[in-house]
Amino acid sequence: MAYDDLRDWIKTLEEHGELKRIRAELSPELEITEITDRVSKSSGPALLFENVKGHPGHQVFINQFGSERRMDLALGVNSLDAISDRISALLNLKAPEGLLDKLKMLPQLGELSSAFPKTVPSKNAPCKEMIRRDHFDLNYFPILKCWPHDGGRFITLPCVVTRDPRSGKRNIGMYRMQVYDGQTTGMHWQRQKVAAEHYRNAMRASVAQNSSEGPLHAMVAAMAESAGGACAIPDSPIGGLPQIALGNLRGSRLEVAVAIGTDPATTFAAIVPAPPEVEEYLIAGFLRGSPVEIVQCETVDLQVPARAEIVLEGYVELGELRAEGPFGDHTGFYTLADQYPVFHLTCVTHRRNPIYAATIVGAPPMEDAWMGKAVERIFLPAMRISIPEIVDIHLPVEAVFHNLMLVSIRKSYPGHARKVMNAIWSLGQAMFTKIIIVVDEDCDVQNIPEVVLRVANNIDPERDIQFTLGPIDSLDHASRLPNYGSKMGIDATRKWQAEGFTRPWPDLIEMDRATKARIDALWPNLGL
Ligand SMILES: Cc1cc2nc3c(=O)[nH]c(=O)nc-3n(C[C@H](O)[C@H](O)[C@H](O)COP(=O)(O)O)c2cc1C
Ligand SMILES: [Mn+2]
Repeated sequence: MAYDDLRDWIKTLEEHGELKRIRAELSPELEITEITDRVSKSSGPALLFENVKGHPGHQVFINQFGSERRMDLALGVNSLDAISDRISALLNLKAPEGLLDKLKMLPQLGELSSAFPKTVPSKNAPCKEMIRRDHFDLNYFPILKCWPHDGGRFITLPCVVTRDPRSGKRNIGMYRMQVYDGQTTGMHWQRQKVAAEHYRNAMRASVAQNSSEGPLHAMVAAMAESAGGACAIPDSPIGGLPQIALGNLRGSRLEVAVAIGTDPATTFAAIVPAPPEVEEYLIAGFLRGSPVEIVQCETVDLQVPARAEIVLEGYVELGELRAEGPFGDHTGFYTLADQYPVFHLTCVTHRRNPIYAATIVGAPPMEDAWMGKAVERIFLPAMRISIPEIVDIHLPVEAVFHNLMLVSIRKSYPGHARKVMNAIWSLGQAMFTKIIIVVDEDCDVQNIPEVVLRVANNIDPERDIQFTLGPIDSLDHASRLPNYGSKMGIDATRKWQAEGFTRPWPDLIEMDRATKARIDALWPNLGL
């Protein structure tokens, strides 16, 4: 079942007793965070703040995904496994053999066709109820300052739309935006994310067009390759050179549109680590089981969800960077300031009385823990396409997403656990996984005590721990360099003779079934 838009979703949450309206006057600076943090930590409801200090008539909607039940509701399922099953069925499609097979495929083909977005005219797009080309000011919206040492106010739940200058494909990613002033924000797409690659592709295209100078060309290309979304590293080995080169790019732009407050499937699609070539509009349509309605922007050649509450249109100027942060992040620490592109607004459109949708991140568990859980469940079938021996995975919330992945596998050959680690480190955003623990299939990775027992008992640390180097999440504050550092894999599977283990391996202790059954029958009378 599909929600038309954010308002339809809010209505449903209210009907299910999953929404609380807060009428007390509260400041968008820190106070809304403190309340939301307490509510998140106690598995409380979604919140609609109706009386935001300094923003009469505006509402802040927060914690919409903050429980397993709401995440299920958001995606219209009873359990996230239902979505995994739908994806598995789709991925397992075999070429039909005969009419009956073809008929059986019809529902899945129907699912596929609902994935394609539907363009609507501006007059049918609620996000165009108010169109402000001039005299707009971001401070009109109740944007939150989340934590005491944050560098300012941040838009925390934006669906950022860009188009790849090479392929023409659109991407939606959720990248936070620091408000610098009424017309500009930061654009915190990390260098490994899809929009950062669009940005680099725009740079490459611009350099190819504008520069006939060999060395300059090479320099900018090297810079684009080496850096990325945030394209200059202060202590980069190419030192001051990029700054000279960047000057030549000024004037070239990558267009960007940002939708805030969309239907929940579309918001969720913006965080899904989909393959770069897959448009999130397709994912949202598939998840909703109904096409996303999109509309052409006013000042840029991009399309946005037509029923969004707020749309910001504009561009980033290639080569322009500015300090972004600090920001109290989902790691539980502040991420420090770093250089990121700047988003310039050219137009703001919004619904009448727009509802401002936001989230708060911080020490887990927060709302995003549940989004992460949904990603984990939904991506399992996709992971199994390339790594079919995976039985289950678990990313414990306390470890903050990709810092720790527990994986159970059907071990079939010597070194299999290490093969799986390497495969995970090469799989899209799973590249960020800092620690991977691999166990045998009979260990339930959702059961942390069981995993700890296996790891502590099954490893000879020097033999079973593997270190490797690779890309690291930009938010990691411990790696030796920003974005680059080490990872650890722990092979906690049973070791085989073929792996050089010649001692006998003991069985796990388990009671036999007959005894269990006898005691089960006696149990109610034992007074225990
Ligand atoms: C609340 C929230 C905030 C996020 N903020 C950022 C961010 O500021 N920068 C970033 O690169 N990724 C951020 N992410 C993660 C990305 O949304 C995620 O990696 C997504 O898959 C990126 O889309 P892409 O693969 O199309 O680039 C955030 C995720 C959530 C749930
Ligand atoms: Mn994407």
